[in-house]
Amino acid sequence: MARYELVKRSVALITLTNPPVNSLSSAVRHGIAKTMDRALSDPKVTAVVICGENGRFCGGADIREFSGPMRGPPLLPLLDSIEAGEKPVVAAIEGVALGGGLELALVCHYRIAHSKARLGLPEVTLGLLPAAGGTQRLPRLIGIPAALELITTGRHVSSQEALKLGIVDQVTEQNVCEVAVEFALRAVAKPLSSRRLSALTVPCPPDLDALLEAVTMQIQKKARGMMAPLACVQAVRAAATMPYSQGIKRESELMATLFNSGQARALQYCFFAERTAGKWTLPSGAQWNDTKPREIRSAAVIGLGTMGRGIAVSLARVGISVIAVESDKKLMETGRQMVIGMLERDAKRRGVSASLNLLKFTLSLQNLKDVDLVIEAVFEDMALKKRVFQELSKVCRPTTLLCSNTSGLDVDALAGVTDRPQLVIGMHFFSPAHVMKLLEVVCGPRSSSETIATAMSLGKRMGKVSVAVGNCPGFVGNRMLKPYSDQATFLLEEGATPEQIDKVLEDFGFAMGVFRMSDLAGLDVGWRVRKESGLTGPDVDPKNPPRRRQGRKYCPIPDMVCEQGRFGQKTGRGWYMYDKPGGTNAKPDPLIQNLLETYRSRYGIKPRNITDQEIIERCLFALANEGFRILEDGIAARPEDIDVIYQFGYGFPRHRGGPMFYASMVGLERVLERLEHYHQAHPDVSHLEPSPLLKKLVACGSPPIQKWREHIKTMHSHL
Ligand code: 3H9
Repeated sequence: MARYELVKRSVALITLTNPPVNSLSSAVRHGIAKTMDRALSDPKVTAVVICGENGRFCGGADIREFSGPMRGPPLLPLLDSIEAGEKPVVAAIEGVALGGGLELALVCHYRIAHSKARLGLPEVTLGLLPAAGGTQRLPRLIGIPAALELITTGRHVSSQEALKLGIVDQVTEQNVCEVAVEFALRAVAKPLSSRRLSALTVPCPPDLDALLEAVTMQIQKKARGMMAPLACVQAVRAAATMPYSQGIKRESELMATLFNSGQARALQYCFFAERTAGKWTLPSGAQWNDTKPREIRSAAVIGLGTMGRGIAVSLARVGISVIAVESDKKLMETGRQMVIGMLERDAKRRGVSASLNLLKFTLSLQNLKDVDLVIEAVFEDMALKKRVFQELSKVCRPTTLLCSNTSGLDVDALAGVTDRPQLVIGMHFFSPAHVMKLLEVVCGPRSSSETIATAMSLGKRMGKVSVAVGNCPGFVGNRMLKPYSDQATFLLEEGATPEQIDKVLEDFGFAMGVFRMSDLAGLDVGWRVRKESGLTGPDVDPKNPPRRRQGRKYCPIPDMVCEQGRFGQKTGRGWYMYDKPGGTNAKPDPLIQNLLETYRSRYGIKPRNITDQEIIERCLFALANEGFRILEDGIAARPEDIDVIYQFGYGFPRHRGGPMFYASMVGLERVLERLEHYHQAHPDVSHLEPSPLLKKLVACGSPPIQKWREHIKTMHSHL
């Protein structure tokens, strides 16, 4: 786990060997302790170099070990002893030095980094803080403001930035180990006292309190409800105001509080869930690691609306040539200007040149003969999409993949109108598509494993978190959204206000409450869908009771809001009022209050006081309940996939893990009991009826979320 070699007759080269990222597992810590002892006690050795195998220095503590009992030598005393040693130690940093990996480098007396290396203290993203001395040593090395920024955000820096900040002593493009060995030989004669960071005094800014206050306020605004960034501020305050020995004690106390928190568990779950999500398996046995994706060099995007423009940018910026198709010259020109502008701004931000030469614009599908893949992003209308797919089937060569950016329509029905159903798949991007990281890859029953592999790999290439899901109305994300937003509107009927519900959800940690989110997305979209499905509008039988549709409870308030021309932010009015059309400053609107009061008195509903707890339970347990149904229907393979979709596509707070993880933390028994309670009170709301899978899990003793799969396996899979 740590290899020992003597090089140049006097330098001990210690190589961490724990692939893939050389994390500091108990075996690696043992290895470091043993090899360091050997180096320090061998009189032939005058200096030590520490590096990592396979081009990676170290990815930090082994996160998998956090869920079990602590074994092996603790990291902090081990690191302190390296720093205290009397022989110079040089860190040779290649690939990554993250978390405990950077803390290890900070106790080395010198640090040499390869030009492509990345360094950082990302513990905060796992709900923790750098508790192996990182919060105390980094401020001593680079000063309070810079250390505070890196520790509270977890941002990775390039080796060039690390050099500017003073984190590393040298950056090289050569073999970093060889450079470090030469460096170590030169360091032998030099005194070490000034190289021991724990012995340095912290350069403390005169306005320390104001600085810490400003950062705290920024965190409270941005990282709503998260404990770890605030604990990081307290640890850095300790570095600024206490001697090292006391500061380190404070660091450990703060870590102990965080370590046992639900937030740390949730964030560590998210870390692994995100990595699990790309690993799809089909009932046929084909899976992510045995199916080769096709190489995509050219693509077409059909429709240059908001989604099409974002998709075209996402493709072009990773070097794929794009033919963008519009139906009308004016729309094409507008689209062209917008795509070019977006691509130029994106390139400027990333400090690269915009790949405008990869873009072509056309009015004719005939120009798509030779592309490798097409992404259709026309209006959400099945008849229109079918026409496009029929046409594509005639025009494109037989091997071209045909993808639809539908947000919920039947992908198999689209496949059915083509001559190549096995090459048809859904690629559901989220708006704005060049910014949002989520991609739902919707596998129809006839999509081939190669098609799935290609869409997943293309998503990865575009920097997306891609999740393979099955084909059903709304897929995973939008299907679950319905019970969640239905509960919110039912609560309006019963006495709540949009701002009350949004506040509760935002305090829970959502980026936006359900009503503010609908205003942003545009209320007319859902209204049109409801009209098309006969839930509202002239097709509804006038004899139909007003608050029931298609045999279920129905709340017409969203339709009434739209009937007043209130389509959300874009019209300056929606569930809220805004300063102007397109404004973002949402204010409660007395007209909505009036509308709700009139509605309630018309239907004889006596408004009642609704508690925050009821809002959370009704909205979030209904959301998770639909998640359980999605799992039993085989539309998502694992709860992790659902949670990743909700974090990256719907603003679910990451420190709560996602709707399924949240349900597991609340306790499945409690979720079941509350759903039963609410379903009894609202027997006509089927979304509140506990799903069979939830009942089954509770009957099996509520296993931890990682074990749910064993109970789902027996059910049908659409993937
Ligand atoms: C810490 O250090 C606490 C200390 O301050 C104090 C202690 C007292 N542990 O991401 P990838 C796995 S907290 C265990 O796909 P990439 C990962 O799950 C730690 N496993 O590769 C995956 O497994 P699988 C602070 C880890 O090239 C495989 O490695 N450190 C760890 O895209 C490949 O990962 C961090 O927060 C780990 N530390 O990215 C760094 N890291 O193949 C966390 C990775 O089974 N890691 N794995 O799915 C990362 O950010 C990225 O993995 C890294 C590589 C940038 C290193």
